Amino acid sequence: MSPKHSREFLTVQQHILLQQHEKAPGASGQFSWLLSGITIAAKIIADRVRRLGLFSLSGAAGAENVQGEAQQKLDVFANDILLRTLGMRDSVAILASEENEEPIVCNVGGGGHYVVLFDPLDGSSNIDCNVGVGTIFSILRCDGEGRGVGGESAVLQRGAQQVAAGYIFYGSAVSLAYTTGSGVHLFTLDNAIGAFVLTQEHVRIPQRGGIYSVNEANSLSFPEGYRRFLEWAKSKEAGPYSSRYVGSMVADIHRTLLKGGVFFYPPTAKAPEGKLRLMYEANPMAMILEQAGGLAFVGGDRRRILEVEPRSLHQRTPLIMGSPEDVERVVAFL
Ligand code: AHM
Ligand code: MG
Repeated sequence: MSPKHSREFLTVQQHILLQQHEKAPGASGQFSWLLSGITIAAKIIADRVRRLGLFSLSGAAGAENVQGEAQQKLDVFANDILLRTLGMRDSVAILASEENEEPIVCNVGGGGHYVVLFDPLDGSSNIDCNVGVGTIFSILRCDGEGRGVGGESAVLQRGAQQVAAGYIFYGSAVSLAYTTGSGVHLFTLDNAIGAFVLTQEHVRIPQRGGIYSVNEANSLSFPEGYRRFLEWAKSKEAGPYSSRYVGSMVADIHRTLLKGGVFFYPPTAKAPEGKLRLMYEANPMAMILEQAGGLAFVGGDRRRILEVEPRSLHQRTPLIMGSPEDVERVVAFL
């Protein structure tokens, strides 16, 4: 392979530029500049996650740490960083975050072409005990229609309209997965050079993984079909099914992408619409998994998550996603 076409030591920035060059030769580079806002923020967040104990970032916001510095909860910190790194990019029209009630209008009418939605630090209940957490993002085009004052009408687009989506997983290594609709590509943060380096291009999810991932403690209030699936999954007939549940969606989806299996969060008595958020949790993960050859449904009617018409920024949805055979297995019981 000529050095020009080598995929060795390819950073995520270079990868995005190459992809754009292949797909849209005349692209202005605005999109890759936007994504660099996410990767810079991710490196800063990764650094803080690593030093969590040292800086007591797990404490309540408003307190002081041992150095006498003002403490900030890590999820508030992660949100601030993303708002700053993305907010200064001209191509960003609107930002919307799990941490902000309303969308933030940055640059509508002045060249902003994209809406960026994110969950700055997903899995926050796991922060204090050093278990993997993540950042999830979804990018939509700002089409010039319906840009209301709060920006919500521009944000409420179906997941199928995402131009890119991805996540960063702060685990034992820091992984980044992204898609622009041409497969899923995986990068690992190389701390020595401070860059996300390509580790796997065109990731494919296994057809079947034989792992189910769900908060089974809620199962008594799941609709009946889910309970029957869980019963069946423990039977001899099901073959060896394993159970894995981290409780951080990014960690559970990352494992599902690489090892296969099914992740689901059904309606429960406490959360009749499910717990996870459509716009910045379910949609980006559904795009990633579909792009890797997986399935992502709302429930037993096999409606794609990506086809759900959103009504509000923070709306929740039940979901079943993962390897085609494992997802179909759950659906068959519904
Ligand atoms: P968060 O955005 O407040 O962190 O909540 C979302 C998290 C997901 O990461 C995870 O899949 C889910 O909540 C776990 O919920 P539960 O504790 O009900 O199993
Ligand atoms: Mg979340």
